[in-house]
Amino acid sequence: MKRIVIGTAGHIDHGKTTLIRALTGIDCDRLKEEKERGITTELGFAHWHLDEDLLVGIVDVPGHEKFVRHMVAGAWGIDTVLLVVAADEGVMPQTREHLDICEMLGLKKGIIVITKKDLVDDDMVELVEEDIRDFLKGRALEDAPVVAVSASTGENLDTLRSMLRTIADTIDERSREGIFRLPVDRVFTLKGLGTIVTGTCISGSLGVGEDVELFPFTRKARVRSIQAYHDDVKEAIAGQRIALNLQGLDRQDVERGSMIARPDTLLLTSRIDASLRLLKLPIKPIRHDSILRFHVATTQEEARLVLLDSDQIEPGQEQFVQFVFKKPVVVLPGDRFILRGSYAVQTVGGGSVLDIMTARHKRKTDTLRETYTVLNSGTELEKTAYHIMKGSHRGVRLETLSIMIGKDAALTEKIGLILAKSSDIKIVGKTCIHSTFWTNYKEKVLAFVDEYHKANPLKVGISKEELRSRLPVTDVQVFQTILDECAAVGRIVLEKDRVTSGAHARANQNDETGKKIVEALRSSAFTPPGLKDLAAGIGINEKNVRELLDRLAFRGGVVKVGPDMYFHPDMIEELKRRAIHFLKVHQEMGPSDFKTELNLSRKYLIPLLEYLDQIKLTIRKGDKRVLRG
Ligand SMILES: Nc1nc2c(ncn2[C@@H]2O[C@H](COP(=O)(O)OP(=O)(O)OP(=O)(O)O)[C@@H](O)[C@H]2O)c(=O)[nH]1
Ligand SMILES: [Mg+2]
Repeated sequence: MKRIVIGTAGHIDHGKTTLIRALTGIDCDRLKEEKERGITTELGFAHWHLDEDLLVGIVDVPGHEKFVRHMVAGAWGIDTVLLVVAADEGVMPQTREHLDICEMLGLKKGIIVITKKDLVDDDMVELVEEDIRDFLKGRALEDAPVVAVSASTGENLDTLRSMLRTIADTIDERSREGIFRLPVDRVFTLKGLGTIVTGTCISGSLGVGEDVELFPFTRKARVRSIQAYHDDVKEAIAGQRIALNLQGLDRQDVERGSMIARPDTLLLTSRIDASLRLLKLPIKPIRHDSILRFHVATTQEEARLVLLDSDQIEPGQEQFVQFVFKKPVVVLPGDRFILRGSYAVQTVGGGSVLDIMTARHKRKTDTLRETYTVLNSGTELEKTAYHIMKGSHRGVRLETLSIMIGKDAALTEKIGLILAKSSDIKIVGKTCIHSTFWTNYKEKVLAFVDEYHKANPLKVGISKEELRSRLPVTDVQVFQTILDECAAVGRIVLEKDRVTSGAHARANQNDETGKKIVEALRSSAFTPPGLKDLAAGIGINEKNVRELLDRLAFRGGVVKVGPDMYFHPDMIEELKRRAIHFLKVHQEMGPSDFKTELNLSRKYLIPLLEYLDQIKLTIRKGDKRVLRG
């Protein structure tokens, strides 16, 4: 069955609620106050099986100028509008304001319903129709069908029904894909059931038993049951009026204006980029830094307007702007908003959200114009690449990217893969990095390693951890992949935890001085020369000898037994062999046994014994050593 949501719009007392009652039999004015005063103050809801295969949800809005913010909340999720104009009054202030709002919310379809036809003669109906046509010239609903009806006599209600049927056929059913969002328009508690919230599901779907997160208070709850148009259902789908029974939630954790979504699929933001169009005259220009009311979905927040390209926005003009909110909001890119004055309360403009994770911009720069072009009219791929670019060297996790572009996880991954295929970005694990930063990071790695060798010519290389700490912050996995790519083309060599430049590593392979040192150690067997003697023997300074020895030790060319004490590896093997032999025969070995066995001086004795403990060949027992199990 196809599901669409239609809304009413129009001036106070023009017969919106009466019309819905005449069409559906449902009275949307449910409050006592509404009945007493004869006006609508809150949103009203009805549903209607227009055909077997068409279910129409109806949102009836108040016409009173004091309740325009409720009208915005109601109109936000609708597919099409019934613009109601009373035959005895014609176009009035809220006819205009409501139509402005519908247009700014992006509504392109609707029906103009002239009501109270029974109160006037046909000439008057014709006059009002002309008046309306004039008023609609050049606007989105210019070609919308017009019908004059009477709720009292029922005249032409059938024509209206068939017009609705026709329009419904032209409306695309909302996809159940996308991020699930339910802006709450009503909250109440039912005895035995607990908290119930209602709203129009604007995208995605949600099943019974799922966990949800509620904004702005970031509370968690579980969906106990779902009703769509008073029937129990297993799943809430975009385009339906929904009531959720939420478990594990206090009444005060949710209110009109709250947003419900799956956990971690939305976030709160205090600063957004947007495109703003001001309504035409008689709206006054608005200055940079003005405080306004920002209406989105069922919520409104106070916002400071940052004009990025000028100091003032003129009536009818469109500009790239930023909003800074007093309290954070939950929005997604593409969301339409309505702007109203905060003192003289009137609708002044509206537009769409472009970026919900943005930074403070330097105003009036050329780069901003490029940014605006991408965000406002770029392709999905261009926009996504832009957001990944914002992640700089650190990149953007796919979960975050999904919120940044307002697409669900599956689609986000698909877009990411397309970008990766065309080499615009790189994906490592779940992190996306723009190629610009990927390449730049590699350059930084290579430059840093080369610099390091220049400063420490005799050292093996820099430790990975040290290198990472000197470069821009990024994920460990990303860092390792960058190193691997550099190593794959021979620019660096990775050995244990060391990073060496390829050139440096190759130059060291036939290092004459190193060979001399190794030879000196071999020929002196168990009584290797100290650093000073080695230095004198080879003719380089002591510091260089130490660095060379450390480098040799790193690669296994020599063995470091203690501070400034190195042995040839063959000697160490011999030592181990003899110690094992002795211990197998005698079970234990004291320092004096060891001394005689190897004919060692005291100087080498203790460090070598400790070395054997350290490599876990032996274990100390009093002043003796035994073989470790
Ligand atoms: N004679 C006649 N009266 C009508 C018709 N439609 C509405 N009315 C009357 O007009 C008055 C206002 O109707 P509502 O339906 O409450 O108007 P509304 O547009 O919902 O008003 P708000 O929600 O407050 O903006 C009521 O007294 C209705 O009985 C009609 O077709 N014929
Ligand atoms: Mg009403």
